[in-house]
Amino acid sequence: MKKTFQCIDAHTCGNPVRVVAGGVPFLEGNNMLEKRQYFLDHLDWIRTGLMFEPRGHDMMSGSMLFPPHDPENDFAVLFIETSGCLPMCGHGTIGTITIAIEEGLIQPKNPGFLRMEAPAGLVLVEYKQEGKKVTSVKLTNVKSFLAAEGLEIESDDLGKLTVDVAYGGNFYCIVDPQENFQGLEHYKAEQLISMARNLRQKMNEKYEFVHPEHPQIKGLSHVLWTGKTLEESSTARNAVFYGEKAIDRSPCGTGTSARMAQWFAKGWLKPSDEFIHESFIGSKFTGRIEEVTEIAGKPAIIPSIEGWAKVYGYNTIILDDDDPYVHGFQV
Ligand code: PYC
Repeated sequence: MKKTFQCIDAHTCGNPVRVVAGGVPFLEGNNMLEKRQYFLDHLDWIRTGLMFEPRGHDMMSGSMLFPPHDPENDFAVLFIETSGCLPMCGHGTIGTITIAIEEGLIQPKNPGFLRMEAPAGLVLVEYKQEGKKVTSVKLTNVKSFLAAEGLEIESDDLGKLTVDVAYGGNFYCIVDPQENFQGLEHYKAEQLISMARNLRQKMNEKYEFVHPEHPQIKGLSHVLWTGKTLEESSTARNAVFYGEKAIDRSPCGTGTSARMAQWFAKGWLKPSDEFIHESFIGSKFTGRIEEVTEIAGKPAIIPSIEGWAKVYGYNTIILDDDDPYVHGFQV
């Protein structure tokens, strides 16, 4: 069997986004959470073939677009990443919207605004254009909240740590500087990656994290290391670990949402504040609290994240069964 996928490649503040514009399969399901599960059960070879080496790499992520399930909305999205199919992806949304608008993949009902159905829920989008180019994308994310505070965990690399867990579309283990962790600026990327892999495993063995409204969303998938900012004018900096070997090159949209929820719960961030979040490479997203709300009787926020993406190429990718690496590999 030989399948061809027309892809358009971009990066959001340095992190890749590959939109599958042609060759998208039919998915069974009544909403994106069900369609995501159908894809994972029956078609995951498409994700691994397009995301893993030799056609992708450790940081690769992308998306596929589908018609909306509610006619009020503009489109639905499936995120495909080296880590699986995330319920929500912020940098993926910014890249997807930039590609979709510049390349005419979606026709907005109300130009400048989009209603996007993600597996994690409805995401509202505003974008700005200069001529054909999209210059910025702001997404108003799903409810984000501090899920657990002050959890103790023994890291094989760092020893005893105290961490928080917050949800911003995915569950994040947030590691702030403390006695056994001096801050992300003291470590190389490969150290942060291997320490995070171990920490995520330990956290998932010791604790359980389940979304209170969508029990299909469970488990801690990301580790967010924090540290000193590169620029004084920024609010905070982070390095987000995902998949098996990736540090997000963007400031991470769902990570920024989770961290804003953590700061809000601790009284460090107010609804009027701007949250300028730096990535590991110094690229920035601007976050804001759009609404204070609650989830399962606990405080939550609806955060927005604003950033930019650049389209850089067209990529017709073939997955041919005669290739021993048709489904990709990771080393
Ligand atoms: O931007 O939400 C994000 C994200 C998740 C994993 C990588 N980036």
